[in-house]
Amino acid sequence: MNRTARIYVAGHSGLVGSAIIHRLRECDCENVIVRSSKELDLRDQTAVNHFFATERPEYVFLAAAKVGGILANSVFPAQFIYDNIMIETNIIHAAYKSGVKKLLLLGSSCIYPKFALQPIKEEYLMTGKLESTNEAYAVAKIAGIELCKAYNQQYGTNFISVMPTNLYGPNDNFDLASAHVLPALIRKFHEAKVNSNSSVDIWGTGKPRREFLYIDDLADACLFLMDEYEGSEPINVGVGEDISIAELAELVAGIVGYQGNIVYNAQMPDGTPRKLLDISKLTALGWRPRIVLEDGIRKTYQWYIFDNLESQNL
Ligand code: GFB
Repeated sequence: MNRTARIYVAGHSGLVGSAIIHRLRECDCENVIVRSSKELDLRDQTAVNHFFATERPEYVFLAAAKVGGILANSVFPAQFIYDNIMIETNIIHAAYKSGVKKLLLLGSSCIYPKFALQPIKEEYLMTGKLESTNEAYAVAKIAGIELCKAYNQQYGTNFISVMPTNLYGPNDNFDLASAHVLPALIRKFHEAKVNSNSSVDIWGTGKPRREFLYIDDLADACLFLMDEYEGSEPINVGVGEDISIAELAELVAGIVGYQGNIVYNAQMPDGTPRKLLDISKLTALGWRPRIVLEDGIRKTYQWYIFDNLESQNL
């Protein structure tokens, strides 16, 4: 990817998009195009076509999506499937019509079957039943992969699909109703420490295992794959190891400095028991993650405290 090329980052203000913007700036990419959701509703095909026809980006990072944790996905499946399919369809079609050189679609590890063999290889896609709590989002992301594959086959486009594991880091969503587990635990333990609460409520049994990739590592992998990866099959991005939710809770409590009790609320869903990604396709290309989980949680917690203090003018 030519560093002077016109590069559009869809979803630039979100967790993934903002990290990609940061990485592009570090690589001296000076022609980066962004639009807020107020300036450009990506669910509106006419508006998206007009944007691509006038701005004519050469490279596209499709990081715009409606995302959320296990509760948000369970409660709002219609919004998750509609918004994500509309965003992907509009951008992928407009990218084809306007002659984009290369597009990178961001997906998620939830596209794989609930009981897939672990670690999960890309070829396990669509070989089994999906996890019910995020089926709508998963189908939307699988549709995105199939869109890229079909446009590549029929129109000769160069659209790649990248499937990251669970992500976390600065600029994450810390709203407890819609957040993913790691930012939720950081906020829960921080508030329990500050308020001297005797216990913290963790959803589910604590038995599920999750893999966590720090967002700056993902952004680095996206620029690497934009340069190095060609093909219509999805490619996994992860760290190659996972942790149980119970172990994660203990780790976050230790970093935050919370010494109270951890209580498990089995009324809340566990979701997929495990979704550790096989990243051998990616490592064979020469990429490795750099940030270990404990360091990444510390960086995220520091950001959260600063952002919290700043937003509350403390
Ligand atoms: O991160 P999370 O919401 O989503 O939940 P998934 C991961 C695990 O953490 C589940 C448990 O077993 C939750 O029950 N957990 C414990 C909590 N306490 C909490 C809490 O306070 N908040 C949250 N959110 N979880 C997502 C998909 O699945 O994975 C998304 O729903 C996306 O679509 C994402 O694919 C990568 O990891 O289960």
